[in-house]
Amino acid sequence: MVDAQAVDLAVGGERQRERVRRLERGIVFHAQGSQIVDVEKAPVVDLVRGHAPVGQPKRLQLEQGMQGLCRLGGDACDPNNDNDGCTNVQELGLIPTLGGQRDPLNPWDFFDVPVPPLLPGSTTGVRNKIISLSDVLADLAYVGTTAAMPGSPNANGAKYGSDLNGNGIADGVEYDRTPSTMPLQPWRSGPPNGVVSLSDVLVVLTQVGTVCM
Ligand SMILES: [Ca+2]
Ligand SMILES: [Ca+2]
Ligand SMILES: [Ca+2]
Ligand SMILES: [Ca+2]
Repeated sequence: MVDAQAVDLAVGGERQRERVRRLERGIVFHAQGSQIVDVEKAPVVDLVRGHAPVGQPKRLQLEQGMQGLCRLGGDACDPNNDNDGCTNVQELGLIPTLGGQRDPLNPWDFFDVPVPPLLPGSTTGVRNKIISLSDVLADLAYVGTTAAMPGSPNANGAKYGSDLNGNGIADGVEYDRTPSTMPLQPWRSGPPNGVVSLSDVLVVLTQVGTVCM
């Protein structure tokens, strides 16, 4: 005859031993008791279900998870990926004069230039995220400079190859663009072509009145 109490004790003892073995292997029961979670493989945060691993507040876990996501994309959390002065959100907007209908990964489509123009006697010009007639006049000061003759000054003393503002970008490049290739979107200036001419000045004109503040 089988002793029912003895069977229960035996089964209960086996369950207890299994629980101890799991704990020893680094496995813990989920806080809600419905799952087991392997501690060594547990994600920093379960973003889908919002479950925080035992012992840490959900908010902290979420922040750590978001930081991880930012690192994943390199600069996925950079609000201005192409560093042209307009934020990604502004460039994806609908209004061109607010920086919209541009490419957040194209650094050439917002033609804001250092003002006053970078010249030997004036090296403090800055891009101010506003394209005005001042930018047109500053670009005019660079007409005649070329990448082919980077050390050759034009009549204003401007040289394509100087770096008077010390930002690691040849000054001529900062005043050099090409016209948009999209007829319906003339404000979308293109990359430098090595020559600053009146064509560049006209390109700035198409963007006068644009503000990315
Ligand atoms: Ca941008
Ligand atoms: Ca852009
Ligand atoms: Ca400007
Ligand atoms: Ca420069």
